[in-house]
Amino acid sequence: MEEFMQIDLDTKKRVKLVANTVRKKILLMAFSAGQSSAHIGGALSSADIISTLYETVFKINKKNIHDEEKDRFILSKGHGCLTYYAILNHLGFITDDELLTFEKDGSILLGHPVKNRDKGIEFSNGSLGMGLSIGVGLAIGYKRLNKKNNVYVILGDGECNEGSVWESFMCANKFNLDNLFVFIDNNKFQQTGSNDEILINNNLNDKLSAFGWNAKKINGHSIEEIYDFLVTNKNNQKPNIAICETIKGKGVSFIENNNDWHHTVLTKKNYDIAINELNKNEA
Ligand SMILES: Cc1ncc(C[n+]2csc(CCOP(=O)(O)OP(=O)(O)O)c2C)c(N)n1
Repeated sequence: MEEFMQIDLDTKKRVKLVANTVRKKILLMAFSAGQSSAHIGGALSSADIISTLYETVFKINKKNIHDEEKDRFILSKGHGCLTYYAILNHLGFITDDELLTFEKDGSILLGHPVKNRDKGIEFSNGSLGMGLSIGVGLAIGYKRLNKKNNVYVILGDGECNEGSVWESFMCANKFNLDNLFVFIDNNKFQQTGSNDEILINNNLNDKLSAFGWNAKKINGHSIEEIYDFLVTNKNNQKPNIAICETIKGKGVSFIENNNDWHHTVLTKKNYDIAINELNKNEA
């Protein structure tokens, strides 16, 4: 029997505000990177997923970051690291000064995350297709040790073109990994075009159900639906996956669904327009 839990209104409001702050920080880092370019579209599309996760069930802070009993998070689509750095800045792991060093010489904040547990970054990533296998390995380990830790992973939909992702999809059910929660940021685009142009990978819900997962298609910008996915106990020992319908560039009108913003330079003029738009959500 499934046990449903609804998010309370105050938490929902708080998470929405945090997601807006995360989006503003993404833009600040992209702007500070100057001519280095930054992955903007795919960072904005995961902002609601990451904010809901970190503000509700995945509670980390400077005191518990080295605690072996705590849950683990893996950003498999490592190029979307601006979202990751933004939430870690919001939580006090990464300082405001460090945020402004993104992609600069000597910075700890590279274009893909490099493990730095003191800063809340527990896994290096960037070569697409690797993060879910790390997540499956961790989840198996926790089961074998009879530990209660959960493992959370965010995958890109383009990333799901990688064969290694499907090897992990195949074995998660065999090991009864109900401690594994995966989000696919299904924004329908990848680096050089739309999924339809490059490699169609539709019906992920049906495919993953057939692979033995608790698969659910959700709105990846709905705080309620993301929360519901995280807390609904299915009691069936299967791994959990949310196929999150998202918009690449979500939150900034001229970036939304425009794949020119996959990896590019953010000028001062565009930065100002975008921040202005996001500020209106807080008025
Ligand atoms: C193994 C590997 N091949 C290629 C790349 C280059 N690359 C960076 S982002 C990207 C597109 C990924 O698409 P998706 O996962 O849908 O990300 P999003 O559109 O959400 O940014 C590619 C191919 C990479 N990082 N790793």
